[in-house]
Amino acid sequence: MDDVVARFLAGDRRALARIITRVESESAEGRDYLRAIFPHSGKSHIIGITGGAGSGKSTLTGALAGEYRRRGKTVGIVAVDPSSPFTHGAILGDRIRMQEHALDPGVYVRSMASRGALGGLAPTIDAVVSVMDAFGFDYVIIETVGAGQDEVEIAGTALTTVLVNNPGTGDDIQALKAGIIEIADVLVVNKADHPGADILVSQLRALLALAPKGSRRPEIVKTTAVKGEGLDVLADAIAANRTFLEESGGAAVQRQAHARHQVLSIARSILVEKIRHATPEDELANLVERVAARQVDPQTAAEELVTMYQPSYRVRRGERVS
Ligand SMILES: Nc1nc2c(ncn2[C@@H]2O[C@H](COP(=O)(O)OP(=O)(O)OP(=O)(O)O)[C@@H](O)[C@H]2O)c(=O)[nH]1
Ligand SMILES: [Mg+2]
Repeated sequence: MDDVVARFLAGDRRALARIITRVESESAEGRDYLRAIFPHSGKSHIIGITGGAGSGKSTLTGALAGEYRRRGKTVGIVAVDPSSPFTHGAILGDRIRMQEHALDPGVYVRSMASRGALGGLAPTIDAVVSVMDAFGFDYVIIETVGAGQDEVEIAGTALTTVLVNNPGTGDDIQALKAGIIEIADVLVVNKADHPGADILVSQLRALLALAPKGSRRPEIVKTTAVKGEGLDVLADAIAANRTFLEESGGAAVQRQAHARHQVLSIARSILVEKIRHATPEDELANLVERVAARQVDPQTAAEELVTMYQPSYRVRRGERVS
């Protein structure tokens, strides 16, 4: 193990790939690697790129990586994909869209599923981002489709969140109104070669003008990712966001919130693992069966499960904090 870590720290990409694989499988070895490399993380600028399906996130991510390479910087990319059997094509598509970087040692791309075994954004996404951070990439970009909660969770991991919109779709304005705009640090109007880009920019401006006084106003950037246009402006806007967050104390707040989330989510998975280990498979199957048959509600079943593991839980239930 020490040997792999030493090679990783020396910049060996095969050691990087191996550590990511072990971390993704949530093995004990993976956890040991994470512990060993943690002191080297914390330097990358972590960027989340989110937006609707097909809005051009992968193209934009590839083009932004190209812009950073021109600036002499290195980039790690985590392309997050909803775990659905229908999305394997998308992962393949991501590879193709990012393949211009395939032979570039300054760019590393990893696709992974968004859903953990227990549902919710896979905790391993966070861990894989830390691995890339520790490896020493200047930037780590997380691409994820905006499908509800995902972008909010990505916002917890990323320092700068970029929300990708397209002209002429209309639903983006709806999504923005629904509050997603609160997590955006930079608003991108991609596919600016399509009609309506300037209209969307003014709509977004009008929407931002409604934000309460003193609140952060995300910068709006027009891009045509397929032609590599607007990427220099986007890279500058992302850099300006980092500077702003570092100076305003926002970055420190984000790091605290993220650390808290990490600790609690790992603690939660340790406990769930312990409970699963301690529960005979047939008892769990029986509980699940009763819920499926609607004989018992999931809340009560979960409480029963916890009580089986820790009999004192039932009496102390009243003081449970969630
Ligand atoms: N005209 C035009 N097409 C674009 C632009 N950017 C991306 N596209 C095209 O839009 C389609 C979707 O692009 P992707 O980069 O795969 O979009 P995505 O958001 O990553 O898609 P998913 O990950 O599947 O949600 C592709 O056919 C791209 O070539 C752009 O600026 N202009
Ligand atoms: Mg994509």
